[in-house]
Amino acid sequence: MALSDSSTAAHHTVGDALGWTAAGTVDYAEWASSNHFQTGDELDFKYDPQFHNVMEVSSQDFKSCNSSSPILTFTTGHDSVELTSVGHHYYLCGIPGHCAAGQKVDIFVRSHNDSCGPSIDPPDHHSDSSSTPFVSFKPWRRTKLLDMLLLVGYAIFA
Ligand SMILES: [Cu+2]
Repeated sequence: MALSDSSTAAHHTVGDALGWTAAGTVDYAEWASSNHFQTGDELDFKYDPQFHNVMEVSSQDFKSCNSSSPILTFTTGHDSVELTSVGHHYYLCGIPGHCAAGQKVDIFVRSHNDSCGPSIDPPDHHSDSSSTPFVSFKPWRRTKLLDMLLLVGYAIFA
């Protein structure tokens, strides 16, 4: 627990004292939701490398527990993964059956300057671009033109 590091970057030990496990003792979704992740933070995966590994995968592969095309793979047993970009980062254990048993975690990373609020997506503030002015022919122009023609006509034929 005692980290001499006094920088603002936080270290998050995935699963806390229980670490990275397929034993079903850690609800990683709950663990993730009780932590605040921001860019520059580090995830620490602690596990026995004989039995587990860590793979960063796409959201699709995360949902289906597909470990055949990982973005990154870690196998040391004590992996520090720096969170360098905002958004979701998906990790699972690539050992068959472990992801399905719950050894997977979805880490939502906020930007360093964001305050730690509830994880509600900000509402869109798009300006209404559908309010383009209604273009129509201007009736007064036409009547004025007709009036003028009529006047000219009167002038000639009267
Ligand atoms: Cu595993």
